[in-house]
Amino acid sequence: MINEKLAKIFFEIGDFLEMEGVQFKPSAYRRAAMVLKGLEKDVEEIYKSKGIKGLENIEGIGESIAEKIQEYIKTGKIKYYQKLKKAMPVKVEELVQIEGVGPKMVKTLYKKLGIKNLEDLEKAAKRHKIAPLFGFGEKTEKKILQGIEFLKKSQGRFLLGEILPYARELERLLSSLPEVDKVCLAGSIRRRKETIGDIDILATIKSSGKKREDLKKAEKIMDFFTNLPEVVKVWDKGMTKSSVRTNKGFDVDLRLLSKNEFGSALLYFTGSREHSIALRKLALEKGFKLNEYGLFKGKRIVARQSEEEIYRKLGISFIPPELRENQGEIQAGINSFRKQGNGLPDLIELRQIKGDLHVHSEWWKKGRKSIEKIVNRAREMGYNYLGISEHTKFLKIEHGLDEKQLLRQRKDVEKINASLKGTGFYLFQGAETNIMPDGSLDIEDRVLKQLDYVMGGVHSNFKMSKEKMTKRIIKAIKHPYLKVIVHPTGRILKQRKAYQLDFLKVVKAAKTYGVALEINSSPFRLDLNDKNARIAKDYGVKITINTDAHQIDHLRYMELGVSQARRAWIEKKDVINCLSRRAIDSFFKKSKIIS
Ligand code: DGT
Ligand code: CA
Ligand code: CA
Repeated sequence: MINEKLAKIFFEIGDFLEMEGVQFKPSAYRRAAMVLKGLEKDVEEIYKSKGIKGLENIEGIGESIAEKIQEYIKTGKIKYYQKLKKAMPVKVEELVQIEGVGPKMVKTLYKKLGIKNLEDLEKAAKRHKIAPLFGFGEKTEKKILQGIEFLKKSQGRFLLGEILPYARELERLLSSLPEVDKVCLAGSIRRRKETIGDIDILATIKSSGKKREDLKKAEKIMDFFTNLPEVVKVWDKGMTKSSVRTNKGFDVDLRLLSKNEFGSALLYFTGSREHSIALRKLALEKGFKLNEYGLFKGKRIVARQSEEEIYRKLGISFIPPELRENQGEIQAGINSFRKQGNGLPDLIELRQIKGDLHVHSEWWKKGRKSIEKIVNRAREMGYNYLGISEHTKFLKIEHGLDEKQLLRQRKDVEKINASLKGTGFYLFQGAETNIMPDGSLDIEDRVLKQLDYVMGGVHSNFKMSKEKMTKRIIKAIKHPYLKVIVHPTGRILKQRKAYQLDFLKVVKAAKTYGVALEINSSPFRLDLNDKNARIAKDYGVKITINTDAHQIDHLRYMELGVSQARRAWIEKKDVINCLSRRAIDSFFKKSKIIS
């Protein structure tokens, strides 16, 4: 897949052009980069089957960018990009990751201080060379140093959403080998953590029962693995374990096992470490010994072929991998096994989601057709409904709609629903309004009242005090028509911390006023995160899991949100977009008693 590589180049071109003060073009390149990142198909395949016209037909990719993609596919480079890079030899993509540092600032930093990369920047900030340049005094410097600190902490970890498709591809490739029997992801990726350190894969050999033949097979599998085209370094190659670095920057560990020990190895290598330690302790208390080779009583093997069996012998119901963080799941598993109260949750599943309520279209530019396209995809995905929810007027860069436009869109939504009659599918019209610094929404009530539902999110002034931000959001929660707070903490993974917030207060207000909190499934957000979502659930707050799709292919991110919901012990009954269309409509319509 060259999509990622091209996206990176286009982001950089956007930054270079912005440095030079070029108008409009930077956003065209960034948009193309976003589109490529979100694309399910490989652009190289699109180009091979449909030529340059096929590229131009992709939403958000115009003629000149299509030509550059073609150039890259044909020659492996883009001259225009190389020229820009030569003129400004800085690691712009590295520097702009820091919050508060933009391309223009990068240019000044380079011209005045010769800063080319993060290391230079950190040094300069520590020596107080930056403050005099921008006239903001020490505040800017402090912020830059904090930003660098934050980045360092998250470096070396990769987003679940970026790594999962690749891990599955590897799983598929390995499964297709004739020497391989079973393949299973383990480690944090099996537990679906929001970020992943490395990919762990376990596989079993199709054994013939003869040791020499099995060794040959193991060798073949490991040869295949360490010679994959994307492998750039082999850390370690053996018959039972190999470890490689891929050109995407992350490592993959592959472990080969015999069928007999598969369960105990899977349990061990799925972790988390904390879960394993607690299990081992419990095993000891019951007179067993548990390790990666099996569950033992003295020297006798009690269980090892499957995780289920090991849990059962320990008197625990099977614990889904997403829960294995030693956060009460072992006791819950014991309770379930004994059929007592406070057992394991009946975790939500992707197929239980009946519709996506946070979806953006290009209605502002392309009208009804752009919504119809999304509706078609949603129907293919098996949804019963969809909520279109555009940005609103304060958010100009996202083409936020004003009152008039929302009412015009309403007419289009009605038309689409008329054409959907008898299909069992329904289109809701919502909106993703902006929660202004004072807690008001940026659309008049008389219009909000006419929408099917109103959502609100913070898109500006992130730097308020904890007290003010909490007040701001609670005011929105009390708004008579608002029903959902989207991406409630505002964090961007590896980029921006959550804003300061008294989350518990927000949760309590949401409960009081019947407002749902979102688990935003965008791979860059996953907000609420697992911990906060569990708190919300524990307080009886309703959850909605949505993709925040800005292009059709993003609808597939739903599974990422669902996996975080599972990590938060969330069940179908907690989630409003598992409700039937009628039931969710009454959730939307329920009026608040405002005190
Ligand atoms: P990551 O890769 O940092 O996102 O997190 P994990 O959980 O995948 O950790 P990793 O890759 O270091 O190890 C994979 C699993 O192997 C881990 O979840 C549990 C198990 N494991 C590794 N080292 C230890 C250990 O020292 N003690 C125990 N109990 N388990 C371990
Ligand atoms: Ca791992
Ligand atoms: Ca590992």
